[in-house]
Amino acid sequence: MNDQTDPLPLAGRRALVTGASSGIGRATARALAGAGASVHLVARREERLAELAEELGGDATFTAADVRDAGGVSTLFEGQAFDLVVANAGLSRGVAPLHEGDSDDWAEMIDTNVKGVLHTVRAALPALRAAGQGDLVLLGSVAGRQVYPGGNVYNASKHAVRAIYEALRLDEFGSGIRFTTVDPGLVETEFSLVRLGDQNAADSVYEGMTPLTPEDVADAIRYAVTRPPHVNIGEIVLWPTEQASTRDVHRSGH
Ligand code: NDP
Ligand code: 8X3
Repeated sequence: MNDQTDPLPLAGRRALVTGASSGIGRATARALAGAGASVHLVARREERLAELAEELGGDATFTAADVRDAGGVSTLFEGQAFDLVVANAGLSRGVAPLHEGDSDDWAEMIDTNVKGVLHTVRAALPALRAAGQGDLVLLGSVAGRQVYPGGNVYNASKHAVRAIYEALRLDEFGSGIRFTTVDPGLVETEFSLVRLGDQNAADSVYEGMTPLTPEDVADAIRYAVTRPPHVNIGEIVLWPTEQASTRDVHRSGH
């Protein structure tokens, strides 16, 4: 009988986090490093990564890279054996209905949220397969479970992340690798500023309600990757208490 319930320590583990310059990725890097993992930070804004690496100290390292660039992502993993990879980099552009949508915005969302995740996963898998263990965490969203008006292409990209998660479970069955999709509702980060392009509009998304913090999501990721090796936390859906669906937000005013 397997009575192993001790958490898996993060000390000695080598993590890579994409989208580590802001929001959920930055909080996740802090949580993993704080628990003893050595963390490699990836995003495009190099100066932010440098600041975070300095804050984390120890053996934190960073590379400025764009996850849309398959070759660049592949290079990140050359000669490295990351055993904990968080494919978090992602974004949304706009809330226009499909018939008014901008095809450049569509391309950016699909290239980042879908192809960027695919590039990261493909580059991460050889070392994980060779080790016969490790964690691959994908940042999905409740937007990958429910659509909402104006969400269209972002929704499609996050539904794709969920499909990639499910496909990985089947394709890598027996490899010893654990796969997790973390699907939050509203989290106050730079996400809405990037999506709407205006700070007042971004602030109004969270007005009168208490959203999740990036640290809430990082805590869920830390929980998943520290379970004993025989336990795979597959899907984590986190809602703010005041959000019942992608369309129902209770704005109590506090
Ligand atoms: P932020 O905008 O705060 O952070 C997004 C991160 O992704 C940044 O570090 C950004 O870095 C990075 N990024 C974006 N495009 C690229 C790219 N092409 N190459 C490399 N890095 C990139 O948003 P969040 O922290 O909220 O978003 C993180 C993830 O969580 C996303 O996948 C998002 O879809 C998901 N999510 C967010 C929710 C929310 O309500 N905030 C809810 C559910 C899911 P840089 O610009 O420096 O490259
Ligand atoms: C981000 C959350 O509801 O704005 O994925 O799409 S939502």
